[in-house]
Amino acid sequence: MVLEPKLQKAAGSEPIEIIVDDGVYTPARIEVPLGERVTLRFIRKDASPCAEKVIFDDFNISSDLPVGRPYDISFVPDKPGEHEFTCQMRMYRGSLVVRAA
Ligand SMILES: [Cu+2]
Repeated sequence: MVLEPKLQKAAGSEPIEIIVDDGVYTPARIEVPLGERVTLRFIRKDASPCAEKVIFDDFNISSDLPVGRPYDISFVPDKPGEHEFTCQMRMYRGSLVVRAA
C-alpha cells in the first residue's frame, strides 16, 4: 500500500507549521492558493546538518533554519503547479502545491 503524504491546506493568513525531524517534513505536502502571500513556519527539531537549510528552487528561496525555534518564510507563490522543497542534500523533501483560486 502506498501512503499519500498528508495534505495540509492553507487557511487564510494563518502560518502553516512544518516540523523538520527524522528526515521528513511534516506535513510534506502543502496546498496554497496562487498569488496569495503564504507563511510557512518551519520548526526544526533535527539538529543534524542535514536539516540545516530549506530550499525552494522554483521560488529562489534558500534559508537556514534555527534548531528548536520557529522560523517563518513568507512569500507569494506566483507559479501554479507542484514545487519541490528540500534540504541542501535533497534528503528532506516536500511539495508545495500552488492552485489557482
Ligand atoms: Cu539534508
